[in-house]
Amino acid sequence: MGIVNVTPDSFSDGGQWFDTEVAIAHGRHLVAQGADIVDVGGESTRPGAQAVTPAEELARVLPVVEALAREGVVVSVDTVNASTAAAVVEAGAAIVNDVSGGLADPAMAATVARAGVVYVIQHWRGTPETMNSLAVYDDVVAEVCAELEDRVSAAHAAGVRDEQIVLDPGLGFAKDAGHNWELLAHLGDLAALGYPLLVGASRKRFLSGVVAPAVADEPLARDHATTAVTALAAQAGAWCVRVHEVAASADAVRVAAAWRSRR
Ligand code: PMM
Repeated sequence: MGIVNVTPDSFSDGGQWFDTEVAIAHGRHLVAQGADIVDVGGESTRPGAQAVTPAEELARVLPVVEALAREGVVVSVDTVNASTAAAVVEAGAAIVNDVSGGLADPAMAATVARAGVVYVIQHWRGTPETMNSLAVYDDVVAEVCAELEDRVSAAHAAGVRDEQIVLDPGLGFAKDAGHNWELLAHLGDLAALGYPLLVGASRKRFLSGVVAPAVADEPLARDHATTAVTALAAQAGAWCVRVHEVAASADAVRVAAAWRSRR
C-alpha cells in the first residue's frame, strides 16, 4: 500500500503532494513502482497536527480518489469521518482506512457496513493532541489485542461482516518506541485474532533508534529501516504494509514470498 498524503503538514512528506494533480501523478507513480493499493489521506495524524473539517478533508481527497479509481487503481482512503467515507466509496474507493477503528465517529461502522467495502480497523486511544499521554500499558500486546477485539465487536454490531475486516496495531498511535517494537515482535499474536493484518511503520519516529544518528531525525533517512520492517512483517504473515517508498518494500515483500515458498 503506497501513501498519498494530500495534506500541507504530514510529518513524513511535508506537503509534497498537496496539489491535486501532483497527488494523482504520485498515486500513478506508486502503482508503477509496485503498489497494489494507494492510500489517500486528507488529514494529518501527526502528533499535534491541526484538525481539518470533514468538508475540507473531502475536498482534498475526492478528486484524487475519483481520478485513480477511474484508472482502475485499488484506492483506500485514510479517514476517521463517516461522511468522507461514504462519499469516497461513491467515488470508487475500495477500502476505508480508519486510524480510530470507529472510535472517532460513531457513524463510521454502519457506513462501512452499508458500503460493503474493506474496513481497516486500527488500534487508537485518542486524537493526535492526546495520544502521547495515553501510551501507558502493562502488557502492550495483550491490551492492543483486547482493544482491537472490542472494536471488531462494535463493527459487527453495526453490521460489518468478517470478510470486510483488516486489523492494524497502529504503530505510533498512543505507543512509544518500545511499544512499537514489542507489537512488531508479536505480530503472530495479532494475526491469531483471525483477520488480515496491516502494518504501518513507514518513516515513523521509532525507527530513528536504528538509523545512523547523524540522519535519524530526517524521516526520509528511515526508508531503509522501513524496508527491513517490511521484509520481517511479511515473513511474520502481514497482509499489507503501508509505505511511502514503494519500490523497495515491493521487492522486500517478494523476497519474503520467495523465501517462504522454499520452506
Ligand atoms: N499511520 C499514519 C496514517 N495512517 N493508517 C494505518 N492503517 N496505519 C498506520 O500506521 C497509519 C495510518 C501516519 O503516518 P503518515 O502521516 O506518514 O501517513
